[in-house]
Amino acid sequence: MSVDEDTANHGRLLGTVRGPQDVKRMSAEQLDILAAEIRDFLIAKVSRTGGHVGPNLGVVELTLAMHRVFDSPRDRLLFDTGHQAYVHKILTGRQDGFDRLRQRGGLSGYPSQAESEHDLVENSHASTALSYADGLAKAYALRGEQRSVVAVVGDGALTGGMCWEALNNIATAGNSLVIVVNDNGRSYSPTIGGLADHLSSLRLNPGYEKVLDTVKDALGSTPLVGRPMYEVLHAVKKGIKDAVAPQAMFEDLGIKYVGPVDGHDLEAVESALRAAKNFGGPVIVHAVTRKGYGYRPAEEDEADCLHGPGGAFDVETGKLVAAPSVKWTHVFADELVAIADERPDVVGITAAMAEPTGIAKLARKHPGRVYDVGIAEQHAATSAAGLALGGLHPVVAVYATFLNRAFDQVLLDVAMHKLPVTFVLDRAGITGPDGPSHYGIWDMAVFGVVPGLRIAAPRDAATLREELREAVAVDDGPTIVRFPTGTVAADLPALRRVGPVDVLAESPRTDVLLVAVGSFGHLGMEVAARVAEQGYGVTVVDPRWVRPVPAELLELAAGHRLVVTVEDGVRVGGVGDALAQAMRDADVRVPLRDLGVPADWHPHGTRAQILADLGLTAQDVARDVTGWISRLDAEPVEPVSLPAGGSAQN
Ligand SMILES: Cc1ncc(C[n+]2csc(CCOP(=O)(O)OP(=O)(O)O)c2C)c(N)n1
Repeated sequence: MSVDEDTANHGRLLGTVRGPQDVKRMSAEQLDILAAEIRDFLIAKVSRTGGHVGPNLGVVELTLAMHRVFDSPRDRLLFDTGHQAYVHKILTGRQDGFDRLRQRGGLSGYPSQAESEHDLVENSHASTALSYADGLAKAYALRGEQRSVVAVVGDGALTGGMCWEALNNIATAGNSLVIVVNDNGRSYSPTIGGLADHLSSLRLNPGYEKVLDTVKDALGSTPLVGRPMYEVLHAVKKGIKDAVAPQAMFEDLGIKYVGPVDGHDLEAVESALRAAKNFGGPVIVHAVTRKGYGYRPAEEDEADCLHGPGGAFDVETGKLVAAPSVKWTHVFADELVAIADERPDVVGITAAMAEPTGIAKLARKHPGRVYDVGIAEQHAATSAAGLALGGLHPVVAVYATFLNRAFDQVLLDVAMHKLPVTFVLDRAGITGPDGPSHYGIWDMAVFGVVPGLRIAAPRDAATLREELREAVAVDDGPTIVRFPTGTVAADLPALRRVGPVDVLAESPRTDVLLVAVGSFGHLGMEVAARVAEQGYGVTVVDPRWVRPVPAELLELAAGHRLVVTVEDGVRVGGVGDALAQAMRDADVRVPLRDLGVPADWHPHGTRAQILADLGLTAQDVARDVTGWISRLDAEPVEPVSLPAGGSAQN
C-alpha cells in the first residue's frame, strides 16, 4: 500500500484536528488511530520536501499528550532545538502548510512566531529551551499568573552546557515547571558522554521493562492526580531506585523526577504529565522514545534514524531521490584524512555532527583521533585549545552558524594563546531551507575581529584542499576555513597568484577590481564577461585568505578605478568592510562598493532563491558594477576613499 492510499484511507480523523481542543476530546481508541495517521502524514509530506522526519516520528505520542494535558497557548510549550515541532504544528492548525514545508513562503522547519500563537520562541540552535523556561516560570511567578511552562528537551540537546546552567537555576528557583526529557539515545548518531551513558544504562537495564510495567500499573490503579499521584510515582521510583540508579542524578540537582515512562504509551505519558503539572515545583518527566518510531527505514537507519533528509526521499527505502553529487563536505573529509595520514598530530573534534561535517571519515580511518564532545561548541573550542597546548593540531568541524556560540572561547582561549587550532566551517553563507537561524553569514564578520586569526574562503575543491593544508600548517595561531553548503563548484584555475591572492581574470583595461570571495569565484567570472560587453575591463581576484586583508589586495586595488567586493556573509564587518578600512589606512583612494548579505533575518527558501532576493546573482552584480563604473565615467571625480562606515545599507 502506498503512503498516499494510506493517508486517504486513514486520514479522516487527522482532518478533523484544527486545534489542540480537538485532540482533548478524543477517546483512547481514536488517539491510537490519530497517532498512526500523523505518522502517515509526516512520512508522506516530508518525503516530498525533506526535513526532520526521524525526530518527529519519535514524539507523536509525547506531543499529543502535551496538548491534551496542557492548554496551549496559555500554557507555554517549548521544544528545544525546535526540529521536532512538526507534530505540534500539525496539532495547532498548520496541516495545510506541510505541502510547502521549508520552501520559500511555506511552513518553517522550526517554531515560528509568525506562523502561530502556539510558537513562542524561534529556536533551532540546541539547548536553549530550559533557559527560556526558567525565565518564563520566574516571570509568571512574579506576575502572579497561573500558567504552566513545559519544555521538551532531547538527550542530545541535554549534552549542551546551557541545559545544565538552566537546570541549576531551575532547581534553585523552585518554580513550577515541567521538563520532558525525550530520551531516544541519539543526537544525529548515538548521544555520547557521561549523561548519555547514565541514560542508556537506565534504558538497557534488565529491570527497565519491569519499571515501565510498574509505573503503568501504579498509574492505572490511582484515580487521583496532583501531588498524591506524584507521590505514588515518586514512591514507585524510590522503590526501584536501587535497581536503576541514574535518576538519582536529577534528584541530586534538586529537581523531582518522574519516570522512566514509555514515550510511545500515550496514557502513561499523559498520566506522568498530569502529575508533573500539579506538583507545584520543577519536575523532570523522563520519556523513553525511539527515533523514527513506526517507520522502518528510519528506525533501521544506523547513521541517524533519518534525522533530517535534506530533500525528497523514497518512502519505501528512505533514500534520497536526488542523484548523489560531490559536496564541499566530501572534499574536506577526504583531504582531512589524507592530511591526518601524514601528520599524526592532527586530530578532529565535532560537536555531535560527525557525519554531517564529514569528520566521521577521519574517525573511521583513525579511531581514537576524533572527539565527539556532544552539542557543546564552546567546550569544543576550549578543549581544542587544550589539545593544542598538549602538542596536537585540532581541526574543529562545525557548521558556521554554530561557531557563533563559541566566540569568547575562540577569542581568548584559543587566539589570545596563539594556539594552532583550525576551525572548519561547513554550511557557511546562505544555506537555504533551514532559515534565518541556520544561515552561516556571521562568521567572517564576527571572527574577523579576532586578533591573529586567519580566515580562508576556498572557491572550489582544489582551493579547499589547498587552503585546508595551508591552515593546518599554521602553527602560531588559529585558522578558519569556511565553505558553503551543497555541491562543490567546478574547479576554477587561476591565471596567476600574487601573494595569497589568485587572479582569475584580467583585461587590458583595469577599470574594475572585482574581489570575489569564496564560492563567488564563478559568479565573478560571469560578471566580468557581462561587464566586458559594456566596454569595461574587469580584473577578477579571489583573495583566498580574507583575514588579515592581504597587502597584495591593496596594491591591486590601487591599480584600478573602482573596487567591488562580493561575499556570502554579512556586509557589516565583512570582507568588503575590512578591505575598505585597510584601503583608508593605506591611503588608497579608490572608491569601493561592497556587496553581500544585509545584517537581517532572511527567510527560508533555496540558496539560489535567497541569493537572488539579495541581488547576489551574476546578472544583478554585473548591472550594479556597470552602473557604478559608468557613473564614474559620467562624473569624473578625483577618486576618494569612502568615509568610515560609509555604506547606507547594512
Ligand atoms: C548549538 C547546536 N549545535 C548543533 C546542532 C545540530 N543539531 C540539530 S538536532 C541535533 C541532535 C539533537 O538531538 P536530540 O536533542 O536528542 O533530539 P532528537 O533529534 O534525537 O530528537 C543536533 C546536533 C544544533 N541544532 N544546535
